[in-house]
Amino acid sequence: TTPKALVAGNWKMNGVAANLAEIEKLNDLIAGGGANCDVLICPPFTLIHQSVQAAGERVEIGGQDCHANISGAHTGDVSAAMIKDQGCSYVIVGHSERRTDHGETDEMVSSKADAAQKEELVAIICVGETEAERDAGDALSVVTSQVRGSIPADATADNTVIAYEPVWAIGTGRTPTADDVAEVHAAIRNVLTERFGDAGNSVRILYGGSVKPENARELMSVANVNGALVGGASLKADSFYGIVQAYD
Ligand code: G2H
Repeated sequence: TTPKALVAGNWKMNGVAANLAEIEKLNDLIAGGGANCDVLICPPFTLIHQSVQAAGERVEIGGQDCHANISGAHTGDVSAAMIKDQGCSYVIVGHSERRTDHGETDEMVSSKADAAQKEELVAIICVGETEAERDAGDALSVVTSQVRGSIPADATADNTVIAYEPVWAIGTGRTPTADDVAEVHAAIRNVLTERFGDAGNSVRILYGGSVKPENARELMSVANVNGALVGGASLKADSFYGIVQAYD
């Protein structure tokens, strides 16, 4: 039950209307060259509507965060229902930048994922250790505890994706060794099969942190790596397509 891979782009706080051409180009590249994976772009909220129009047949569009409530007095926030309404199929929750910049805890991430899943979005739940935690030998315990604490009680194997992003590898150009990635992904897989039984084997576990065309093939060939969450290299269609091609 190896799941179909997912290569997801996270534009973070980058992109204006002019960048929508990259989404159109990406769709054309994939339509021309095929790709044995699902392809997703998560632009800023301001571009979601236009991104859905630009995406064509092969590119899906998602949000980068959602509120835990469906509507109400939460100035500046966006709900899962609103993201779904605009034609999205996924939302990222608990990215380390949200955990750091906005103090999001596992409990908050779980509430957001729950809201997303109740709106029939797939929640991409992000986890990852800091450099200090890795140096202290705590990477596996930190990551498995984040996975346990961030998956909502009502989640299913179908509406859950986990993204492992070591915080020290995000935007730094540094990546863990294939052995380190394999060890963490195997530990996450164990938590998922404990939680979902056999169906846990079909949950996609993405690797994220400085994924580029040059390292994608090696990282994507590691056991239990079922795709990538890509930041910087997702902003240009050519480099993102270079990562998608790891699944040709
Ligand atoms: C990790 C990743 C995307 P980058 O945050 O979520 O970013 O590929 O730029 O390291």
